[in-house]
Amino acid sequence: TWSAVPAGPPDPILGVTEAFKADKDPRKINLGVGAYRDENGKPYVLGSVKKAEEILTASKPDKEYLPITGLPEFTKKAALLAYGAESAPLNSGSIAVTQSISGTGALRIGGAFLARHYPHSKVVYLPVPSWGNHTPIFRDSGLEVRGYRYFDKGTVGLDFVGLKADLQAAPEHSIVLLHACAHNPTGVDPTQEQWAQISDIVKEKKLMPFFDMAYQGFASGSTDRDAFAVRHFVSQGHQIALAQSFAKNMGLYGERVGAFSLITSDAAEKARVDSQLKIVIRPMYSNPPLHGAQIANTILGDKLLYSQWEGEVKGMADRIISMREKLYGTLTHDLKTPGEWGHIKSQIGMFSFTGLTSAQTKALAEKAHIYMTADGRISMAGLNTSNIEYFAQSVDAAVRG
Ligand code: PLP
Ligand code: TYF
Repeated sequence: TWSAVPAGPPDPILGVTEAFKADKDPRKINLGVGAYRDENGKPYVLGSVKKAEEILTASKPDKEYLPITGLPEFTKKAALLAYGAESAPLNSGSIAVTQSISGTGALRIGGAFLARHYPHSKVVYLPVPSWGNHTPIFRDSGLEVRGYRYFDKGTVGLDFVGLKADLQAAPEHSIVLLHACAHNPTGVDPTQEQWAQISDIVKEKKLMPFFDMAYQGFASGSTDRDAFAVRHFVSQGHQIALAQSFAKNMGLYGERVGAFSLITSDAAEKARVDSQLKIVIRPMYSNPPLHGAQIANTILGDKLLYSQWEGEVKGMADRIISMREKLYGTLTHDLKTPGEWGHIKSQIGMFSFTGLTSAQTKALAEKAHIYMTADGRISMAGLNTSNIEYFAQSVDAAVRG
């Protein structure tokens, strides 16, 4: 029956972990997948998460189904975290929110909802490059995927001229996907001034902004600062779509906690959108998982736990920033590695887009047992004081050939 099914390629990001696992060398380093690791290279369960789980266990919760759109207390707090207490549409009750299966599920619900109900366009523009899963998510949602210029290889920074030109040239009403902060894979974000200009173009061209916020708090260490772009767009009257993930900022990767929201014109429109979100979700997975949403809800709803969590997010962001500084210093000052490495320090969030070529990344895997994606992206969180010297020396050797 399945003889005509062709073998598919491995996932370009998760495939790196497979290669890493198969390597038996004790010096091996996995800088592929974007998952936080502590100073000892181990997965990190936040103290605030552990405490929330204790509180939950003590309350002896049942295992009933959640409603189709998830735990209402949680989605309310998730929206507050993203939009902020001052948000006009939040305070007027015109934001439709549903819990989602983490950020991926939020993007997929949004893609499916827009494909079915957005009346003006079936085209979504993604930054080039973007997170590898964006294209299949939106294509499988029934949208046509196109790209807008984002990264300038020459400056290893934002191609702001190209970005503006491509958004200006897009057909009116097209959907445009924006990474709210800590762009994956480049680590390059627009400045606040550039965000304001992007907002103006989006308004002029009547584009539909769809924010992917997978790293709120992870970029700067502050959840408010990282929400700047989202809140600025909302303050300018844009009716944005928003995918939120709690995978990175609460370390809840496998719990699959997220939210999708859509700003509507008023409470009556919101109620109609809510009803259609349920109709999109019900045949996909019926209702979302319970436990992770309860954890996030407990943290977001408890003053003490909330401030502990904020400290822990900042701790993760700060450790990554210190690894950037250490790596930059080792390459430029200690090893005098050929090339310009300033971007290691200036890039933001979980990743650094090193500029290493695919031949160099291959050599690093084969000779030094160091694994990263073929585009030269490294997860900064995989570095720590025990392995960073070895990593820098290996990069130096790879660059010198
Ligand atoms: N969007 C971006 C840009 C990401 O980098 C990720 C995770 O790496 C996600 C969305 C979704 O991840 P998750 O489904 O684990 O929340
Ligand atoms: O490293 C990245 O860019 C992500 C990580 O279900 C990831 O692809 C891994 C698994 C998953 C979602 C995101």
